[in-house]
Amino acid sequence: NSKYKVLVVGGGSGGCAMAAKLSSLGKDCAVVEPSDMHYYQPIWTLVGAGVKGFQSSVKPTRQVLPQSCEWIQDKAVKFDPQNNLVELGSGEKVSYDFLIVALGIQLDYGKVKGLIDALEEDPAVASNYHFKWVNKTFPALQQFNGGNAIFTFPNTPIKCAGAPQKIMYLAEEYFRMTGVRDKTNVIYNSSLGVIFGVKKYAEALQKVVEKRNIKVNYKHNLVEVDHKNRTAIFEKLDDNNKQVPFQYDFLHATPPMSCPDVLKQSPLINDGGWVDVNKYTLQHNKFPNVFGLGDCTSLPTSKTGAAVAAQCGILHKNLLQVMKGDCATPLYDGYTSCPLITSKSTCILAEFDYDGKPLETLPFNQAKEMNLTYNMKAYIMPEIYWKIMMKGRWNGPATFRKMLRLGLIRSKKIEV
Ligand code: FAD
Ligand code: UQ1
Repeated sequence: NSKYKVLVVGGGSGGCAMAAKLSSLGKDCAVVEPSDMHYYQPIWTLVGAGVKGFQSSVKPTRQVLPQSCEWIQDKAVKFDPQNNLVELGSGEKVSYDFLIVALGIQLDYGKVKGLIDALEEDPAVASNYHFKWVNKTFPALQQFNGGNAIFTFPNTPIKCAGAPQKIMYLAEEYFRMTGVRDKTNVIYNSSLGVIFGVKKYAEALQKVVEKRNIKVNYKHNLVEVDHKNRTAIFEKLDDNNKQVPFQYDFLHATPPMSCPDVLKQSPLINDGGWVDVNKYTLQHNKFPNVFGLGDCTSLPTSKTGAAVAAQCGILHKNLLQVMKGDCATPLYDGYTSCPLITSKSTCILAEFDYDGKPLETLPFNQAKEMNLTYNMKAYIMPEIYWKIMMKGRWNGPATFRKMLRLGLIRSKKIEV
C-alpha cells in the first residue's frame, strides 16, 4: 500500500490544475483519476450547437496531468479520513498526509424516469452535459423541422447554471437560419423561479428571452420522458407537484446532479450532501488535513471552471501554509463566472462573488450582449484552460481585473 504527501482525488479541472501547482513535490503527489480522457466541458455548449468539433474538447489524461506526479488510474471507492486512507477500486488502500477532494458533480440521469432510454433511442433527445449525448445535439437540431423545442433545468444545484439556456439561444438562432423558426415554439422549462441567480444578469437575460420570443415556464421540473409518445412530463413545483405533459419535437435535458455517491457515503460531507469545507479557506471543517475543491464542495457559489480556477490559487497557498504548520489565511471571495452565450456571435459574461455582487474583469458593462466576450469564451478560454490552467498557472482573472481598474482610475475614466 502506497503513501503520498499529497493525494489528489479526481483529475478533472481542479485536480489536474492542483497537481500541476504541486509539481515540485514530484512523486510525493499522486492523482487518482479513472478516466483515460480529460474533457474541457465548457466547450460542449458550442459542440452541441455545431460550432466546434467534439475532438477539440478532449485530450488524453496522460498528456494533461503533469508528468511529475504519480497517476493512479483507478477510482476512489471509499474515504476513511479518520485514518488518512482512500480505498481504490482495485482494493488497494492509499494513505496521505494531505488530501484534496476534487471529484466533480455526479450526473443523475437515472433519476428522471425514461430519460436514459430516450437519450439512447430517440434522435430528438440530447444533453450537452454528457460526453456521449452532447454529440446528439447538433444532429437533432439539423433534423428538427418545427414544433416544440424544449430545454430543461432540473431541481438540484448543477454545474454551469447558464448552460441549459445557452444551448437554447444557439438553437433558436439556428432555427431562424434554417427557416423553421416560424413553426417552432422555443420553450424553457426551469425548476427555478428566475432566469438567473444574479439580478444584473437576470434582467439582461429577461430581455433576451422576450426579444427572441422564448416561452419560459418557471417551477417546471422534468420528471419523466416517454420517448415513444414524444412526451416530457414536468411537475409544477408551485402547484402541489401537479404533473403536466409537454409534447416535444426536440428535447435538451439537463439532468439532476448531486455530490458523487462515494462522497455521500463518507464522513466528508455536510447535512446538505456536499464536501464540508470552510467557504473562505477551502479547508475541511472536520479534517484539517483535507481540502475540497470545485463542484463536489459545499462552497455556496455557482459551480464553474472559472470558480475552480480562483479556488485553486487560494487552496494552493492555504495548503502550503497548513503543511508548514501554520493556519490557512488566504480567503476565497466566491468568484465565479458564467459566459452566457446568446448567439454564435454574442455573449453576456457574468462574473460575481458570494454575495451575487458583479466582479467584472472588463472595463465595460458585461451584462450587454457582446461579440468580444463571445470571442473570449470561444477562442481564448480554451487556450487559457489547456495551456495555462492545466499547467497550474491560472488563478482566474482577478489580477487583470485589478490592473484594468487601476489603469482606468489613473486615467480618471472611473471613480471608486
Ligand atoms: P471535473 O472537472 O468534472 O472533474 C472531476 C473528475 O473527478 C473527473 O475527471 C472524474 O473522472 C473524476 N472522478 C469522478 N469520480 C471519481 C472517483 N470515484 N474517483 C476518482 N476520480 C473520480 N465552467 C465555466 O467556467 N465556464 C463555462 O462556460 C462552463 N460551461 C459548461 C458547460 C457544460 C455543458 C458543462 C458540462 C460544464 C460547464 N462548465 C463551465 C463547468 C465546468 O466544466 C466544471 O465546473 C468544472 O469542470 C469543475 O471542475 P471539478 O474539478 O470540480 O470537476
Ligand atoms: C475562466 O477563468 C475560465 O477558466 C479557464 C473559464 O473557463 C472554464 C471561463 O469560462 C471564464 C469566463 C473564466 C473567467 C475569465 C475571464 C478572463 C473573464
